[in-house]
Amino acid sequence: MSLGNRTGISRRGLLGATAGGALTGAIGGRVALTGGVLGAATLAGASAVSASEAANVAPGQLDEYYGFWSSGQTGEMRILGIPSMRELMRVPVFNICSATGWGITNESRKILTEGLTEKTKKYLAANGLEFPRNGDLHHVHMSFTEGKYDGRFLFMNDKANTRVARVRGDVMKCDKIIEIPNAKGIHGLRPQKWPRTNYVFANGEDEVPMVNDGQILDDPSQYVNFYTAINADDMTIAWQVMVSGNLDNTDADYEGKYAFSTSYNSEMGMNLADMTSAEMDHVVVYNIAEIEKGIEAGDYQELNGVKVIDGRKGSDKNYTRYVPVPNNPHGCNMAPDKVHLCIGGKLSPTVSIIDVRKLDDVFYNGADPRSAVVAEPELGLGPLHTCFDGQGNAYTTLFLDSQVVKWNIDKAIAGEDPILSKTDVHYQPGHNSTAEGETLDAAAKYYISMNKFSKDRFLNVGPLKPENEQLFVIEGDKLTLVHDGPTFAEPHDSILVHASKVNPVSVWNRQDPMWADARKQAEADGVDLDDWQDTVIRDGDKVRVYISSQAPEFALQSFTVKEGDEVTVYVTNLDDIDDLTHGFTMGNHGVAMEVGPQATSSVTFIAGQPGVYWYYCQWFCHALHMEMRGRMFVEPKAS
Ligand code: K7E
Ligand code: CUA
Ligand code: CA
Repeated sequence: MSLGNRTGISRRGLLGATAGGALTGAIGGRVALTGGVLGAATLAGASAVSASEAANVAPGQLDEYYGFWSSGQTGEMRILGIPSMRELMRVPVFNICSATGWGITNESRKILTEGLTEKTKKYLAANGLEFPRNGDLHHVHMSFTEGKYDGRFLFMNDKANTRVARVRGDVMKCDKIIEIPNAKGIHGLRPQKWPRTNYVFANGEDEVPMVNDGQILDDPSQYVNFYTAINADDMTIAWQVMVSGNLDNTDADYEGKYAFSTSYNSEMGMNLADMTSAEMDHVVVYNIAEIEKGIEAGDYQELNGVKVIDGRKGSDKNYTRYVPVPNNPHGCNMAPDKVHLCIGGKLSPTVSIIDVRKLDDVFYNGADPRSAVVAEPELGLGPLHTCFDGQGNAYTTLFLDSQVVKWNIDKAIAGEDPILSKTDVHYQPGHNSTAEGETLDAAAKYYISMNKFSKDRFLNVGPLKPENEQLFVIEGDKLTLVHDGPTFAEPHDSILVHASKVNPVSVWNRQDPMWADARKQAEADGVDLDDWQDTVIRDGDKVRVYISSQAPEFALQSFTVKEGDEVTVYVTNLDDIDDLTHGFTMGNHGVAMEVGPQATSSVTFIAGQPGVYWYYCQWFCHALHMEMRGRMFVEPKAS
């Protein structure tokens, strides 16, 4: 989210094309005041107590919902318990993790490298890098079956390096990362909801020259943007659509017919002034069946190995339509009523409601695309994202007003005042979420406000402050604040999934594909990975060390290598008990990894200067955990 506290931008935007909107915003402000007073009364009253009781999860009790959290520029996915807001786990994805060895183990390095484009691999190799060191993970979404979460996978984007990743729901580990060719800056990401998640849709936010080879800079007419459909089951690229304007957020309908993207830069501007110059931008509507037919019929060009359909404005095909909406829209959220798509106005104080049933006429009967917009209620300043409660109500974050507005979709369409309540949040909310609010199981229970600024809410920790995430309990039109939770950089988005739909295992399956390569190598070396192993195999200047572990011991007390040898250590955890994780850290070699119960992990490194190096178990596993260690002896290179 780029619209910061820099009031200069927002004021200019508001005083410019949307001056009328700013006025309306002032009226919205009055409504807000009332909401604030009501809110205070609620807090003082008895129902606040019941709300916090409703959200209280006593020590030892389990949460009702899982929260899957993005972590922005930290690059990981986080798992929270809702309503306790306890952080349960961090799942490394686009980052490097010292605790789990993500980015250090051979298994994770393969996942981090195999999906990169040749161009990127070349760049990285020339700079002594194996994979991008950072990530910017904005959006986490679960796979769907018939409009509901199915627990199979979670998908997420990396805006910084144009990647999309998948996390397995059974073990909560990332198993695939792919870089998206052609596009730049994957931002919005959503799974197909119906009939199931066959595709994951991903928006390229940044425009690039159609052939981006260092020849074109200042000719925006040659810049394009790409919408990508990824095959969710094998994480390959199904197709791309070349579009006009840029792409910000995306969502899909509940029929499997259409997908949508907001575009704040229909101007194809290359700077802020140009990107905000037009009165209207647009929502791109993708016609999935027509695109599939077009691909089938060969109506595409192949660009860097991807089939690319031309869906730019002015195309006479039925691949896309462009629905005008006010300047610089942001959020793109499909309501669980299966009918209404809500577009956050950002610079406009409105949310544009698109009735997806009207899109057939837009595609096939020449109806004006704007006719699909059935209402545009004015809700307050800086509307960004909208979530739903399954009862016809929507909750929209108001970034500039630091509020959430609860409103009714049908009332807005009927031309009545749709605003049911406004509640202060602290401060400047971006995304929000309700319990399964982007699914057919949406519930009016909990409301998460993901606030970009915490300011004075916590003890001061220096110039860099945490963000603040707030949990509200929804009771009728009242939202009662029950929890403030500081978070480190910088979750954008979250989903709440009922605990009954998430069923990860506690112990790995020995046959898991995660260490298939290790298993293959062990077989070639005549080692049984499932048995007690203390085998050292020398293969030229490569040494393979197989060590099994069982609390509180490594099978191998010591092994000897030569300075400069390429050493691969395979550690198998033969304990099959819940929560008995071992680790392997090799002193002074930058090597550390987690080895879960019944898992095998491997790591490769170059043996350092001659001497004795201790390796140790780095996950506390036993009363004698400290003693769980052994020595690597590095002999001088024979001269
Ligand atoms: Cu609004 Cu990247 Cu979803 Cu952040 S985006 S807020
Ligand atoms: Cu094994 Cu600590
Ligand atoms: Ca614009």
